[in-house]
Amino acid sequence: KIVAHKRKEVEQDKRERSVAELERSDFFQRQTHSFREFLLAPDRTGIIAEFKRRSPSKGIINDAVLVKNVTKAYAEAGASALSVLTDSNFFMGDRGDLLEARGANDIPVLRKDFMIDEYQIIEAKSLGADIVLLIAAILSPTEIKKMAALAKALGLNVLLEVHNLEELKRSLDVNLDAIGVNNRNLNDFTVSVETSYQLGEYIPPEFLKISESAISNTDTIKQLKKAGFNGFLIGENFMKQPEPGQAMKDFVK
Ligand code: IGP
Repeated sequence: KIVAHKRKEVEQDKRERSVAELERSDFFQRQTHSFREFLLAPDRTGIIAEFKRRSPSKGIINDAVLVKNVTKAYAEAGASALSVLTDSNFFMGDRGDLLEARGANDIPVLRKDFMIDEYQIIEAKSLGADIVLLIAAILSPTEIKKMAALAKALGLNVLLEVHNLEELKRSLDVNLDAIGVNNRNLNDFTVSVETSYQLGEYIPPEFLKISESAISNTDTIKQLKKAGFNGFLIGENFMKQPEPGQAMKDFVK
């Protein structure tokens, strides 16, 4: 259902802005940041801090804060990267949010969306993204390979999201930078950080290991680090506070 909706949106976007037009944007030429470098930097937290106004499972989380203020505060608090939702239908985000986060910050920015078409990869680069998310649950192995190859050719970092062993095993021969284990089951929205511990063991050492969703305390991060995780994607725990940036500062203190 999500994919069908996205397909229509992308077809519309292609009519509004051609690939040639995207390639002429200023950001398209920019040198991207290395996700690895920022995740492993000793003076950073490994946290990928997310800007998310709404989610399908929670409804509105916070629609009263500005992307620029929140992402700047996240970066000041030691975020290794920023994650910005650009999906409008389910997450109340848009392309402008990504442009704004890019303009206000000098750390890696992840375009968080349902990527189903190579057009969106080119678009991500044109909007100033450094990292793209590919979700194994909605892509075939062939699609993942094609999209990852294009992203890498454009200098983008690739984060592949999996939520079970089957998805993980069929994705290991792809040119990727990072594998993210989503602790949220996309079918019923239940969450369990156990998913990260279980699948983490099967992620080969050449990939950065990210744990995604439902992280709400620093003990969990300590445990995940012990299990070899390098990155921690946190959205709601910060966004549900009136000042998400301050919430992250308090969290990492
Ligand atoms: C953040 P949380 O529970 O901290 O808000 O989760 C992030 O992992 C979540 O937003 C997410 C997501 C996704 C959203 C993970 N994978 C794919 C949209 C699409």
